[in-house]
Amino acid sequence: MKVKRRILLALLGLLVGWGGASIAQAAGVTFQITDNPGSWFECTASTSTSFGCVHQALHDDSTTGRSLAVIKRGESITFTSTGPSTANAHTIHTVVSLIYPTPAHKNVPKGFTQMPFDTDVEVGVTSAPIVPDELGLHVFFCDIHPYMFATVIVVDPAIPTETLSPVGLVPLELGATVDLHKIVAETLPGLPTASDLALRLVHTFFIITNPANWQQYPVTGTAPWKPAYPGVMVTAHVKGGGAKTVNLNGLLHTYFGEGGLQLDGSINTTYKQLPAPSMANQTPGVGQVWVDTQFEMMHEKSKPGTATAVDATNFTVVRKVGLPSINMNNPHNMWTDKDQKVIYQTQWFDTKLAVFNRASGNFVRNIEVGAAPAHVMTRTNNDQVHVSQNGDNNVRELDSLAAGNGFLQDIPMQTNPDESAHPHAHWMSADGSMMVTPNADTENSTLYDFPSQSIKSLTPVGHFPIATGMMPDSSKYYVANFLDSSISVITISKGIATPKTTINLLEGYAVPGQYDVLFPTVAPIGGLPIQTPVSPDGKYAIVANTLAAKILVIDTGTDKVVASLLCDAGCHGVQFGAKKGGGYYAYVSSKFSNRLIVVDPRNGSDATIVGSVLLTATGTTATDGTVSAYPGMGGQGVLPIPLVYNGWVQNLPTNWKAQLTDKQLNPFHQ
Ligand SMILES: [Cu+2]
Repeated sequence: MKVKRRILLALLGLLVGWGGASIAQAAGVTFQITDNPGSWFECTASTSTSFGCVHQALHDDSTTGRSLAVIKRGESITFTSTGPSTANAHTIHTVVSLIYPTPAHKNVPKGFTQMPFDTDVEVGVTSAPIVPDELGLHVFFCDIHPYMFATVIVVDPAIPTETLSPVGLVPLELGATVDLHKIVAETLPGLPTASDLALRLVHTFFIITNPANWQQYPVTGTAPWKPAYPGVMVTAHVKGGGAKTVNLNGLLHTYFGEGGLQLDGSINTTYKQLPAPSMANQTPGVGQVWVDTQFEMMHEKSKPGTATAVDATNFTVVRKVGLPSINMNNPHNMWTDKDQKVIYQTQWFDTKLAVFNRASGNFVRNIEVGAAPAHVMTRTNNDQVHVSQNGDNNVRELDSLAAGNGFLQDIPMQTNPDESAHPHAHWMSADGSMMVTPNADTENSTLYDFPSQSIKSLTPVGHFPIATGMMPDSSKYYVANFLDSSISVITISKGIATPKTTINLLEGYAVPGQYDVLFPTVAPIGGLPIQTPVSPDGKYAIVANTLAAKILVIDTGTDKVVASLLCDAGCHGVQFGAKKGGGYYAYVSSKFSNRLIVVDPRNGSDATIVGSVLLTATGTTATDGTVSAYPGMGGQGVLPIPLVYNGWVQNLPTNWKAQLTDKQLNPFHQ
């Protein structure tokens, strides 16, 4: 049983007297936990006798971002959630080992920290110093917000710093093999550092943590995508133990075919080309598509994030809502009321739910809803609002928010009050009687029954379940297991959940001999899946995958992957909206690109991308602020208006119903 971590942390703190300034600090580096895109874990202070914070040591973060450090063995890594800047964290985060050198032995020496490492860091708290025992590559992430990354390379203290690359000629040693927190540690401990999967993860780190590396689609024509990596010599290891010493910048450019410096030192000037987004000659959609451009910054506020409205009838950006009056912080996911009048907007790096008027963009209210609110949905039978507390154990139930804060109750997702479920993206049944959650921390899925106010099932799923999607007749639901790269399929009968099957998104790739080598014969078809909604007619589920940047279509009749489409870096959100004259579009957002991809799912196996929409403001975009950085970036939650899912579509006002076909109004017939 997993104990609720914040309680454990408090107890340990009492026992050993942790408490920020009172700690006698070993030399090392400190990462400030921030709400800033890219540098969520920002290396801000160093007393290391190695490079310490690399962007400070080398006076340049253009290729490294601000989340990379090099320390000597015996030095410490500290994470702090306190500091003078208004950019600093407003909610709980965690620091968890994602990648760490395969431990040579079980008992680390006194004064060193056992890997894998896992702690909570509440606002105002500084973590106990982490002192890695093993040399090589360490990547930490937040397991509430799983793209907050910090990388620390631990080097041999016997090597003089001035001889180390990039200042000197001695390569940085990444270590022979790494273990990956829960991804493959159980099936394949000891992943070679020069392997396909390790390189994909290192590549992901440098794309995510350096905003200059995000995919910036042009308004017209084409533009090269030129990500930059540190030009540092590293030693990585292949399967069987052979070492390769390479320039990291050249290796990543060559391996991922992006152009730039190649392994042999030549320059490939043919960078990947990004075409201007276009929806030319496509059937219009109905209504609007709202996208959380969670990383877009405005001059009028310090916290990142806007909600961007696309007119689905002509695919233009008509409004941006940043809510400077409340300093809206990292808007992550949205839903609307039955009249489609207001937008409920979670602030994932905060503790509040914002409500604003959909038509005018005007602020309505800002409600305290608990730690790291992630997703929000309504119930079809009463229009109540349910917000998942991703940093805690509950789903908060709110009244229709006519007045006040509307608080009704916090519904625990674990029966044991000492357990913390960390629910992320829940889904409601069409009749409003049931809710299912993916519980990231307890690695199961709750089926909650509203009439009896009780948990009917706690179904074990894979590692780090993050999102759910349900059939329109509530007979079955899908859970995306982020770190397992799999989808759990769970049937519901008489209100009880039963596991049916598991869909492996690394099929063919995830067998020994494939992803532990360079250049495997089978590339991953998916991996690190996030949102997975089922179409309103119940024909297919569509999954956004971040590892391979792919959109996968699952046939709900066979529960097999039947189509694969290219996505962008950080492929994340998917929701279905109505297509004019019948059928649906699936709208897909990506965190590290400035466009929305539009998929026509057709019959599933012949799904196709029909175009994409640039999410940046134009001269005619209504807005409550001025975009100052990362325009159109950070695509996460997607909300098509009107709601077209079974149960919600029948509740629409007549003016919206008039725009839908009979089949769209009754999407599911048994
Ligand atoms: Cu976090």
